[in-house]
Amino acid sequence: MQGGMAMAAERPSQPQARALCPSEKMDIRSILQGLESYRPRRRGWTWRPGRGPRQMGPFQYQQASAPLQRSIPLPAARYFGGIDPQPDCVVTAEIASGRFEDDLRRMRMAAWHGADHIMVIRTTGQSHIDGLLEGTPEGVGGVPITRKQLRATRKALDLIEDEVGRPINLHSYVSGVAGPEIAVLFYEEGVNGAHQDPQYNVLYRNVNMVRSFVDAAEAKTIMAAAGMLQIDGAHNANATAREAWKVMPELLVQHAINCAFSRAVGMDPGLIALSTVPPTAPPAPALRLDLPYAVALRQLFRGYRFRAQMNTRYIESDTREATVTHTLNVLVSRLTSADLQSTITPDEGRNVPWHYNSIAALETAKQALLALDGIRDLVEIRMTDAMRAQVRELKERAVLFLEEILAEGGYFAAVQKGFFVDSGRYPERNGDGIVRDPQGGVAAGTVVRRDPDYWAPVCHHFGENHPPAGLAAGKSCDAIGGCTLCRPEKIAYIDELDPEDNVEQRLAEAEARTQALRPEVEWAGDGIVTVTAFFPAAPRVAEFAGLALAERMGLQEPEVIHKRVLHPAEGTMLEIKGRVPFAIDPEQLVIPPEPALLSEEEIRRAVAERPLAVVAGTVGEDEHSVGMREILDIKHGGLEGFGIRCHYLGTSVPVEKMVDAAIETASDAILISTIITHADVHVLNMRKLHQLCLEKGVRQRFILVAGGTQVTDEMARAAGMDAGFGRGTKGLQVASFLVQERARRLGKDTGPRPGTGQERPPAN
Ligand code: Z97
Repeated sequence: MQGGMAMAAERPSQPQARALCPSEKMDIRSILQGLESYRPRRRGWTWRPGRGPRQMGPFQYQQASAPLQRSIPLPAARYFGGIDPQPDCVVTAEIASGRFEDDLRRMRMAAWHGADHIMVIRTTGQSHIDGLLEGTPEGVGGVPITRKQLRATRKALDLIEDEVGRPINLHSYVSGVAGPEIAVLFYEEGVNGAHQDPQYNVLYRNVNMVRSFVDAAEAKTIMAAAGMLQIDGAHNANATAREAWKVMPELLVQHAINCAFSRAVGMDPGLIALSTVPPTAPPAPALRLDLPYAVALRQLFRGYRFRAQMNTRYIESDTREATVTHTLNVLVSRLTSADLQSTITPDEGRNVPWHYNSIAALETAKQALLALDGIRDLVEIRMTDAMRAQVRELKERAVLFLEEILAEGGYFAAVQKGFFVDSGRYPERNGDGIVRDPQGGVAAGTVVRRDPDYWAPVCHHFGENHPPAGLAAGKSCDAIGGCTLCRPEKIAYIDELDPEDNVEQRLAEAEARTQALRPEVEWAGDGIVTVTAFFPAAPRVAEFAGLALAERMGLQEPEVIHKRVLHPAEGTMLEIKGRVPFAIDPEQLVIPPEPALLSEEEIRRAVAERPLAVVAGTVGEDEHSVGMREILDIKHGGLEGFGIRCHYLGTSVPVEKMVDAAIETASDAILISTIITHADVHVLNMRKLHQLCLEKGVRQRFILVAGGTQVTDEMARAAGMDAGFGRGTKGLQVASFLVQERARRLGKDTGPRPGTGQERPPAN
């Protein structure tokens, strides 16, 4: 079901941006063109289309949604016909490098990996600016949210949603002292979802309470009119509290306050999403605590939506640990329910989020959601007496908390007494809660009572509004010929205010940097790479050894971003980041054509139609057999598995014997395995095999293949073989080559030699 798909009031002719082509980069400059007349396609939130049971490839899913037209499946999808099933819930990607133009590329990558909710984190400090920002300044820890930035982002997302074939929701924050102005901006620019919770302002940004709640009423009215999805801010209590697992009753209270306030303002509960978070993470016995909490929450707030935020409180610098916690969080989502599943880069604990980590988080969510598809048909949360008691107790603690708030004189008084984000488990209090003064905080004393004849000629306004007598009945903004929500052409579009700090300047710099190819993670062409190293040393020694290593490798500004102690004396694993001081010119790269490997199915079919046999063995004075067995044995995906008959002759086989056996068994190919020796015995053996086949008049009959850890394709061919395979070769590559080469020979030896996957650029 599509929700809240109110179409934009009008669609004036606007410059059509060129459709994205999967083989081309997004042209950021063309997105920036014509923004002054760009209008959003739609307003409001969209749930995933086609939710429910669905057949995908060989499998039946219970909790799927319509597949994407273009996407990148999970790596293991290649074993299942390349399917890329999409779970039923909306999946979020948080994107926030500080440069929105870079983020557009990340959004495109995220959409290809299944994100349909793009959450743009705001720059630090925007909450305290009492008005709108304009232009495209660079942000810190997030992006300055401005009209131009939103237009460009929404326009890019329009192109991206056409490319992947699914609506994509754009999301940011309606908070801070300019909440209502931001809400209007979001309505005008087609932003589809936002965090809105006056408690967030009060507790975490120290914005005056009265102002925050008055502003929230206005902001929520406008969000409701736009059909935007609202996410609340309860999860922040968990992310902030000192002993975060103890704030569960308070999380329920915070949800309740924002839900009740939003309903009172007129929001539809179907567009109010609770930001639920599993409060703990291992080594806590996480599910034993998190699951009853999740159950209590869903029992209390039936009819609302659930946004499953992953636990961020306990993200350290270990991406593996963060990934496991995220997976366990998804298990809780699937065992209970989630309408939206959040993903955060697993490196959030250590640096500006990197794009490949953002994608890793999306893949974690997709992988876990799909693995757990329909789990509630298989297992059930056991509502034992103990579980029921736990759920009940949580609810009771929350209700008592609310009652105490009332007894103390209401929410403002409770905040003044430090009731919130206290690390005691209610009704315990540790006295470390956040204390705010109802008369204090940013923008204190700025709320004034409306005059009896107050009139604002705008739509979707909260509270009393009195058009002058004599005005025709209709919308309040009719008197001025429509407000900007009804008549977007009235919106004043400001392009840039700062001649230095803007997207054009940054693009010019980025273009200079990216003319040649550089690795990157944070921003276009930043040159950053990571090195993973293990030192058999204590952590502190290892850390400094790591920095010395990075310097010797020529990395600039090296920094150890993660340490994993394997043993205090035996060793430490490090991740080090640094900047490479050079670029690579793609024009100078010698890139051989990509070998066209056959699929497993194609190989099997070709062998079934015309049997294929090989003789194989290790030649010379060589007792190695492991590598060859890997290529032949069915267990390791070897040739046998494709129906190829294999005559394995063993180790230290004389070359003559290989050829005789091939003739006797009427084989199609001879596979020799050889190690590299100083005396070039390996080359001599290859030459000898070729020569012997020529002498016996069977060279055309047999495909000759040599393999070994250090064998290269060029070396083997130079020594008379048809192909050479080196370290890491899989049976599939050899099988594909044999089938293709045989087909080429049957076609009377015309056409190019098939690829082996082993071709390397010639050494300069
Ligand atoms: C999430 N990871 O997915 P400012 N309002 C609320 C918030 O939670 C936030 C802001 C406003 C998190 C998102 C933290 N949340 C990151 C209810 C921020 C942002 O511009 O930073 O003051 O407001 O929910």
